[in-house]
Formats: sequence, structure tokens, C-alpha cells
Amino acid sequence: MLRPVLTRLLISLMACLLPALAPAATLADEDGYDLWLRYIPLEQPLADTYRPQATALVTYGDSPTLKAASDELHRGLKGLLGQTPASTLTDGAIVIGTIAQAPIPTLNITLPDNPEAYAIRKVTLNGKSVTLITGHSDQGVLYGAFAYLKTLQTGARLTDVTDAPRVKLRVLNHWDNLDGFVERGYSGASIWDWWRLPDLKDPRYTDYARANASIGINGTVLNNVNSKADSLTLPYLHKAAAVADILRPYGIKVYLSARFSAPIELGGLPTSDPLDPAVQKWWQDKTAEIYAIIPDFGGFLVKANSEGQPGPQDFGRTHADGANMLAAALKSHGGIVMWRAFVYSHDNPADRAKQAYDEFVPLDGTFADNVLVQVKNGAIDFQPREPFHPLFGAMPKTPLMMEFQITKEYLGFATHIAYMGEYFEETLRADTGHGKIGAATVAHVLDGSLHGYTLTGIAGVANIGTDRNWSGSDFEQANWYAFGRLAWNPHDSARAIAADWAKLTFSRDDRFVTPVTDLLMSSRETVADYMTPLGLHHLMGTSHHYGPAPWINDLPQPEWNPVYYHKADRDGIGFDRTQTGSDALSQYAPRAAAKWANPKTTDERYLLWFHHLSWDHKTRSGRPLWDELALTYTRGTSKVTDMRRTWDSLRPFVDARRHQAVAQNLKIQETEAVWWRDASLAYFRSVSHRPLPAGAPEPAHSLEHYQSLRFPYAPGDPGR
Ligand code: BDP
Repeated sequence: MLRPVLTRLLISLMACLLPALAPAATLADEDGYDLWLRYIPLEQPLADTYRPQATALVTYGDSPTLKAASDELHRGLKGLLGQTPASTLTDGAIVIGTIAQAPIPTLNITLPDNPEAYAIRKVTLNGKSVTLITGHSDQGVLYGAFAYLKTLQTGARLTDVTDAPRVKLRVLNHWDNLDGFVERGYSGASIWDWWRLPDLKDPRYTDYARANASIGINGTVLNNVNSKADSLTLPYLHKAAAVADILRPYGIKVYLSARFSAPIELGGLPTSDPLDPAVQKWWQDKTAEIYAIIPDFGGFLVKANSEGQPGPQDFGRTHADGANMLAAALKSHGGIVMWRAFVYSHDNPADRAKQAYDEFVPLDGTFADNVLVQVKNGAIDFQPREPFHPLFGAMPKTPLMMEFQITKEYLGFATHIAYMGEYFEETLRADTGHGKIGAATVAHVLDGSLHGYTLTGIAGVANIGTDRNWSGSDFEQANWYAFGRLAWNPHDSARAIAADWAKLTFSRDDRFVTPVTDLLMSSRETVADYMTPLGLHHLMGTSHHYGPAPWINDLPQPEWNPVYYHKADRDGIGFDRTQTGSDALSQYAPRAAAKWANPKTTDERYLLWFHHLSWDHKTRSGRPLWDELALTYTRGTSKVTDMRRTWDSLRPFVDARRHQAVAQNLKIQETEAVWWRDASLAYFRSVSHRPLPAGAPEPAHSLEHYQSLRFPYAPGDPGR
């Protein structure tokens, strides 16, 4: 009696384990180059995988963009289904073409009123049952083709789909210098080989365009916001034009960062005063020159009067004067200006978090209609956690666009796993308090619905470089992917996007997808816990921003010093931004400010951002603040250990090469998390003079040891 039971138990145990272990042996090594466009055969042993027939592919119309769509479908279908589709209209065929292209109008498909919209429909055409992918424009068709392939890749059942982007400009910002160095880049050199352009036709540029189009990105700024005027000289414009030619079929426009002092540096003028007619003429001529070479040039991104960059204030003019002068030059060509609001100044004693709002809100309504003001997600600087920037919602007459940082300057570079999709979502869903509850989030500002902006945009600082896997690590690709998806629809779900990415990048198996999605969704919080818990911010090492340095207090500009931000002393810690302190809180609408006014009601993840509190302050757990701080650091490190364990358990689902690459990074992340915890606690203990609570381990080294560490060769550091 016992035997059959045992045998059955054994069999069911084997049944559970075997499939889990089976894939490993058969998975070929991958190097990450194919990103989420791997198109590996669908015959994975997934019972519910839907296998469409796509025996033929018929394209109505003829354009480089339709050709790109058709090439992608060919590539995808060949990879996924193992068959090259024929080109005759048969049952099961895929048909692509714009809605106006004969014979598609006969099908009476309706599309949203958006030039980039697409639809996928099962229809009967000429008596054949086909899948139609259509849009108002070729670009819409291309987006539909990628959407169709994604459905196949994720093993989802194909249903009718209609979709359109909620934001117009979905733009990558490359912080790439003309010499190939990428500021805050952790994935090799710049992919823009300025030296060999314009002759170089690197196939990588086409793959870059494919990857971006697949997630809806439709613009790219090729050069660093800390720009050189040289990028506006004729030879460099020809180089930019060569890139634009390759990206154009994929619906991606090229933009350039413009140096405000270019009329002086290139034009030999004595000034770059935006109200000077000679300066205006210089920009008009320059702009005309650009459009003669790049007819669909997108426009300029400008960092002005920020961190030493030239700008209109050098001549007593405002940001609006500067932006409008460039906007006027671009206007007749259809170009736009993205004017950055990342400004703060060493001679302004106001809390750095307040300065952008103070400068820009009075200018609301004075910007030309082809200007967007580009605002970072938070008021300081891409920290592991920041409350949303108070400018969102506060400039109803000026289109504000978002600037997210995809590259992880402040979150462990490319080595640490921190899924930015979850971070972006936190910002996008934040209630600005400037309208009806539920209709006044940051996403509602960006999609134009809150204030009726017709020009809308989202930018992300790229994490792309020459590394074979593009982003410096396999998991960094998730951040590029999530950025594109959320720029397309800022109301989308970061969790759903993470799950899609995991399926596309590694495995469709639920036993992989669920734990990896969970890991991704908690990963950014983990980083915030071991780097800047409870609302602390800007505690990173000087210039390179690698590792902890909360003790730094000797840099010339007050706000460059971490001590400026944490204000820890024997009595307490935190930045008082309430009425008793800098009153930055008053820049938020009352509904948003109310949540943060009182430490008792403040979400503790923002506690020390807004409040300076005694070490004895009783936190929600009942523990005094000092103990809570120490234990949050410690929790962060143990969560990294959990991530390592999870990843180890997923070995059967990932090829050995990528599994090992991720595992190695996680090991580094664990070591660096412990370093962050130990160095930070060693320092804060020296200030608070309190013993570490039970559960927080003694730092491995002395404070002096941590303070002595130097990193002259840290990547991405413009100061090295
Ligand atoms: C900071 C970066 C610096 C950038 C600056 C910016 O450290 O490299 O130039 O932002 O956004 O976070 O302009």
C-alpha cells in the first residue's frame, strides 16, 4: 500500500523538478545583443502557447518605413515560427499598410485620431481570412508590427488591438561627448562614432533604431547637454545627418544639444545675448543650415545657466528669452526647443530643491508655443528616491516634459539591479494636487490632459553604449525598455512591463517570470534602503557618485556637499523643508503638501527629505529613528542577498552565459551594498554617538578606512 503512494509521490516530485531543470541543457548562450527582440522559436514546451499561422506577409504601399516593418516581421516570423512567409494573399496571411492604402479602406477600420495610432484586426480581405496591421501613417504600421511580434513572443493569444501613444515626443537624451566619452555612461563608449561618421553605416545603428521603435521611442538627442559648440559645425552636422538617415525609416528624429554661447564660439560675435539681432540671425542661419542637411531635424535641447553652462542670464535675460529666441529660429521648420529646468546656483542661498520652481514659475505663459520645459523627476537630482518635482502641475501655461535618468548614476551604475520602471511609475502616479483627484497626477501633466497642452514629451537619459549588451548589463536593458513603454503610455503598469520584459528577454515560463518580476519590482526600494534610506539623499562620493561619502563637507559649493543634505549632528538628522525650515513644501499644491507637512503623516520613505528629526523620534515601527535608520540599511543588504538566492534558483531558465553575467553583478551589488551600509553607519554613528541596535552588524572597517577610499578611474565621471 505504502509503495504505490511513495512511487506516486516520487513521480510527482520528479514531474515538478524535471521541467524546471530541463531547459538549461538546451539553452544556447546569448550575449544580450538582441535585447527584447530575440525571436527565438516558439516551440518551447508551453502548453498554452498560441501558434498563429503566418504563412504569408503582404505589404500594401511602398516606403522605407513599411519596408522596415516588413523586414521586422520577416525576421520575427522566421525566428519565432521557423518559416519565411510567402508574399501572396492567402488565408492566415499578415497584411500591412496604412488605412488609406488600397484595398484597406474597404475594411472600414476606425482608428484613434492620432497620427501614430495602429490597429491589429482579424479581417476578411478578398475572401481570405487575414491579420491586418494598419495605422494612419507608415510609422503607425511599424508600431503595429512590433506590437504583433510582441504578442507572439510573449506567447499571448492574439486579439484585436488598437493603441496610440499618449505622449508626442518620446525621446532619449544621450549624454555623449564628441570624443566618445559618455557622461554618466556605464556601458562602454558612445555608440556614435563621430570620428568615422558620416561614412560609417554601422549596422548597430539600425539595430538601435529597431529597438527604440519597438518600444515607441521617436526621438534621440545625440550629444551631451554639457555640449560643445563643435557639434553645430558643418562637419558634425553631416555626421548627425548620416545618423538621421539611418534612424528615419524607424520614425526616430534626431535632435542636438545646443551650446548657448555658440554664436560667440563659432560665429565670432561679441555676445550671445538672445535679444541681440545679430545673435538671433546667427541662430536663424544655423538652423536653416541644419534643415538643409537634416530636413526633419527635431530641434534643440538646452542646458543653460546650470552648473557653469552659458545661458541668457549671462546677459541679464531670462530662460524664456533664451528659449524663445531658439524657438523662433526653429519655428518655420517645424522644430521645437526642450529647455531644461535643472538649474541651481552657488550664489543662491535658497534650498537647492526650491531654485528651479522659483525661477520657472514666474515665467509661466511667456514661452513660445514650440518650447517645452524639461523637468527632472525630482527637485534635486535623480536620487534613488525623490518626491516628484513641484514644477509638475505648477505651470499650466507651459508644456512640461519629464526628464528621467535611465542610466543609473545614483543607483549603483550598471552593476546593481534597480528596476527604474517602478521608480518612474512612482513619480508618474504621484498626485500633484493641482486638479481633481485621480486626474492630476504627474502623468496627467505629461500627457497634456491636466492643462490641455498639445505639445507633450518625456525624455530619458540613455544607458546605451558600445558594450555588446548595449546597456552594461542584462538587467539594465529593462530600464531602457520600461522607459520606452512608459513614455508611450505614462499610465501603464511597471509590473506588467517588467513581466513582458522578463518574457521577451529570458523566458516565458511562469516559474521564471513571476519571481523575476517580483525581484524587479522590489529592486529599486532595496537600493534606496542600503544607499539613502528614509528620504536621505545625495550622499554619494564626489564627482563620480560611486559609493558612500556622507561625511564630505569641504567642497566649495555648499550644495555639492552631502552634509548639506542630511544635516546630521548629535541631536538629529534630516532636511527641514517645512515652514520651520526651507519651506520647499510650500511649492507643492496644498493637497500634496499636506501629506508631508507632519512627520507623523509623512510616508517614511520621504521622512528625512522633509523633516529634521531627533534621533529619538519614534518611527512607525515604534523604534527610535536611529535604530530604524540602522535597520533599514541592514534590511537593504539582506534583500540583495535574497536577490542573489532568487537568481541562483532560476539557473534552469537562463542560458549559462547570461546567468553567470547577472550572478556576478549581483555578487558585486551585495558587496557594495554592505559597503554602503557599513560606511554610512560608521559615519552616522560618529555623529549621533549612539550604539548600533541589535540586528545591525558592526561595520567591517573603521570610518577612516571608508573615508580614505579613492576612485580616480570610476566610469562616467566627467571630472576625472
Ligand atoms: C547631474 C550629473 C551631471 C549632469 C547634470 C545635468 O551629475 O553629470 O550634467 O546632472 O543633468 O546629475 O545637467
